[in-house]
Amino acid sequence: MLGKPGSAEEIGELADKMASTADGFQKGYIPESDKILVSSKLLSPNESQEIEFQAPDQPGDYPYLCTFPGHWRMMQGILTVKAAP
Ligand SMILES: [Cu+2]
Repeated sequence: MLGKPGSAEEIGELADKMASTADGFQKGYIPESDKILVSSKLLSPNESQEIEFQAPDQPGDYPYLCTFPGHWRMMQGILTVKAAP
């Protein structure tokens, strides 16, 4: 999923808590948070999903991470939005 700037740790920790909830898997380990902008479905190895979205208007560093419990600390990156020149 893609989150608002600075939200990686908060969202990652919410996702980790879903490991011990009955419906975490059904929810694709996407926590309920208004800091999540875009998310994919839960994908198995070698599966893919194409997602189209409009980049945020506000310049900033938007974290993207895998919210499968425990993965986000390694499986994450940053989408940088820059102001138009
Ligand atoms: Cu993962």
